[in-house]
Amino acid sequence: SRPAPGAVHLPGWLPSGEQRRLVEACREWASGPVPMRHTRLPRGGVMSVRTVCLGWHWRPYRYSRTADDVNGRRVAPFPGWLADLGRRALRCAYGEESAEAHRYAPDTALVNFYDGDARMGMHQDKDERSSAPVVSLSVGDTCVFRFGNTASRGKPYTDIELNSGDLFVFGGPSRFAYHGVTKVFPGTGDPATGMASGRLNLTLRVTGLTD
Ligand code: MD3
Ligand code: FE
Repeated sequence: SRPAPGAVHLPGWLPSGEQRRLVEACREWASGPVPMRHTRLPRGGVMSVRTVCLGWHWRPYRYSRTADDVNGRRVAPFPGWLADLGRRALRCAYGEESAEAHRYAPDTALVNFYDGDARMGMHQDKDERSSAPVVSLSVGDTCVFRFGNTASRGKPYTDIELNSGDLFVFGGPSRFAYHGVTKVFPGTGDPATGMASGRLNLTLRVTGLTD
């Protein structure tokens, strides 16, 4: 479906075998040079989701090559196969003939792990210096994704269930919409994907940054 201009939701887009491959890769990244952890917020809080980054290290409100707020190490590289997956996702969302899909060159991924109590408050993604689309892939437990407007974190918004294998692309005006995750439904995922419990979300992005 197309819930807003530039936003495309393709339920069950990623085949179960590729979900499993993604879970396996995420497990390796989670114990890579910069381990998966709760991101610290500037005012002293910590996010309830756990995150590991590829290519560039994200923290509010900046990207860097090294994780200076964790252990100072350089983050693992962004793999070419993940960029290929991003282009395939954009072609499916925007059409095979989409020039934007063929040009798409994501250079960072944020991998978020949600346990049953994790949430993500309404926010905009504005730390990238690019308006290229964000590609989001979900694996594991179902969640409620709240997709809002570009003006404020409040109404109007739409609550959409994201299930394992769902692809969501946020381009055009949707790229700067407020969004969040209000609920995770424990035990709804298929253990065959390798996620015995919890929800995994990968977002592929173009930072627009150079070293
Ligand atoms: C809309 N992640 O990592 S994915 C995030 O499920 C984030 O982990 C949520 O919000 C998650 O920043 C939501 C859907 C998503 C991701 C990025 C977006 C929606 C977006 C960027 C712009 C607009
Ligand atoms: Fe976000």
